Amino acid sequence: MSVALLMGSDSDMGRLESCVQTLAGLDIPCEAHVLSAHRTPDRLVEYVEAAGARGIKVFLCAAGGAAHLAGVVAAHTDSPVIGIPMDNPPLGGLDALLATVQMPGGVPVGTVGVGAGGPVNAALLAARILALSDEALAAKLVAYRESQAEKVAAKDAALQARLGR
Ligand code: RP5
Repeated sequence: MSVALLMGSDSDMGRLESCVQTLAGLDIPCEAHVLSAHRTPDRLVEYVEAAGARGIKVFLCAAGGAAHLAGVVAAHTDSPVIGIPMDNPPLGGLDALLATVQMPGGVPVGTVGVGAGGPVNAALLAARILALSDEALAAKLVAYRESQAEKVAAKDAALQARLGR
């Protein structure tokens, strides 16, 4: 079982490192590719149609601007598709958010937020989908959530100490 992380351009990759790291931290195999709904439409469809046979269960699709990548992938698969809108200038990602989230009925794309949280949440959402049929992964997600809570508690303790309370 693995995840495909697709991006419309190599210029997106820097902001997707957190997605790759989050998947790696949960031991989820991930293959990443630059594939564009506009620049490589035939190659994209060939990839999506062949991916299931290789064990790809969830598609994560990051694109900016007129972001049609996730929608086109969702049109060619019955697997879950999660869109990651990239926050590019000049519109700061609102363009990509609307293009990704406003899918017509019948072609679902789950869309995460614009900005730093989006790529991480896309990875975690994919993990939660895979964990429905993977108890070991479900346990790792419990540990992830507990670890996150511990980190916040430690930050609060540090803040209280700095404030002398
Ligand atoms: C989108 O266009 C890509 O996902 C990227 O966010 C944006 C700009 O691409 P480049 O011009 O940097 O290749 O399709």
